[in-house]
Amino acid sequence: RPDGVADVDEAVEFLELFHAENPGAGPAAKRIAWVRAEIELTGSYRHTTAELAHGARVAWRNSARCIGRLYWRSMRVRDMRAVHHPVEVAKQCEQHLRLATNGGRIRPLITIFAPDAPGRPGPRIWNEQLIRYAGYPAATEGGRPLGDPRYAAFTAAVTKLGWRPPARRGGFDVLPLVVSGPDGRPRLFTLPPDVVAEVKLTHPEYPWFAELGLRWHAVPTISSMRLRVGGVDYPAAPFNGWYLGTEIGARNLADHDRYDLLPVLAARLGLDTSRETTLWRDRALVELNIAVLHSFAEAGVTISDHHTESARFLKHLEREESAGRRCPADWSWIVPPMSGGQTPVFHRYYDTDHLRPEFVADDDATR
Ligand code: HEM
Ligand code: NRG
Repeated sequence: RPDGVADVDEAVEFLELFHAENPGAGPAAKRIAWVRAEIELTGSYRHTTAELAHGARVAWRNSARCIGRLYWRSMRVRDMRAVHHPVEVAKQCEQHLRLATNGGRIRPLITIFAPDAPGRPGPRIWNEQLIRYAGYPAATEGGRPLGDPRYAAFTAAVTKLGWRPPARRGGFDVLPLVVSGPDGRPRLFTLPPDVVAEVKLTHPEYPWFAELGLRWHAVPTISSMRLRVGGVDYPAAPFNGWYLGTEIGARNLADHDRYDLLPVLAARLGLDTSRETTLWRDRALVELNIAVLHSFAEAGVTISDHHTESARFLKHLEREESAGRRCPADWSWIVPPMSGGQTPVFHRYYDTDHLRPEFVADDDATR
C-alpha cells in the first residue's frame, strides 16, 4: 500500500499464523486485539522482534521460485527498522555483505530497514542486487558489449546521476548502490572493495581458462524485492543465500543476452561449431559450469550444484508435508537450466498456492 496504511485482515491472518507456529508466544487473541487498536489509532503497527524474524523466514519459505528453502528456519535476521537515512542504509548494506560473506562460509541473512508508514515511506534500494556488474553496450572494438548487458540501462541511469566508471572500463565493474530516503531522491554510494568478495574462474583441467579473465561475485543479495509481513511493507530488505552454480554458469555467463560466452569457450575448446548437432553449446556449457563449481570450492566460498540442491529441495517438500503445510513451487523456476531431467525436481508437479508473508518484486524503473 503506497499510503503506508497496514491491511487489518492481513495483520490478523499473519498473527494467527505466528501464534500457531510459535505456541510459546502467548495467546493470539490478546495480541490481535492490541494490533487492531494500534492500526485504528496510527494507521499501522509495529511487529515484535520475534514476529519480524518469523515473518521474514516464512516469506522465504513461501517463495515459490526458490529451490534453496530447506534452511529457511536458520536465516539470520538483522532488525534495522530504525534506519531510514540513505547514508546509514548504505553503511548497513556494507555490513550485511561482510556478515553474509563470513570469510567464504556464506550465511543466509536478511537486513530489514524501516517499513512504509502513514506519511513516511521507508527507504528504497534501486539496485536489483547489492553487487552487480556494469554493462556498456557496444563498447569493444568489435562493437560487442562489455560487461553485463542486463544492467546497461541501470549503468546509463547511474552514470546520469553522476557515477564515473573506472578509467579503464572492464567486464566486471561493480555498480554503485542507489538508495533513496523518504524524499525519493536517489543517492549514490560506492561499495568499498573489501566487502565485494569475488571468485576468479579457473578450470581443473584447462590452464588457459584463467586467461579468459572471468570472475563472479560470491554472494547473491537481492535488494529490489519488498518484504510484506502481516499487511506491512518493508521496501528495503536485502537478503542472501549462496549461489547455485548454474545461476552463474548456465545463465549469467552463458545466456545470449548476458555474457554470451559459449561461442568463446567452444573456440578455445576446439569444438566443431559448424552444426548444432555436434552439441558444441552443451559441451561448452558443461565445462563452464565445472569451472564455476571448481573455482568457488578452491576459493573456499559456499556454492552448491544443481543435483545436490535439487535433492535438498525434495527433502524440504517432505518436511513441509510432514508439518502439514502446503509448499508452493514454480516448476519453471525450480528446474535447473541445465540437465533438468537428471535432477529429481523435474519429474513432478507442485502446489501453486500464493501464500503470505511474501517477497514481492517491485517494478524497477531503471532495470
Ligand atoms: C530464487 C537458490 C536462499 C528467496 C532462487 C533461484 C535459485 C535460488 C536458484 C532462482 C533464481 C533464478 O533463476 O534467477 C537459492 C539458494 C539459496 C537461496 C541455493 C541458499 C541458501 C534464498 C534466501 C531467500 C531466497 C535466503 C530469501 C530470504 C528467493 C526468492 C527468489 C529466489 C524470493 C525468486 C527471485 C525472483 O523472483 O527473481 N533461489 N536461494 N532464496 N530465492 Fe532463493
Ligand atoms: N539468479 C540470480 C540470483 C537469484 C537468487 N538466487 C539465490 N538467492 N541464490 C543471480 O545473481 O544469478 N539467494 O538468496 O541465495
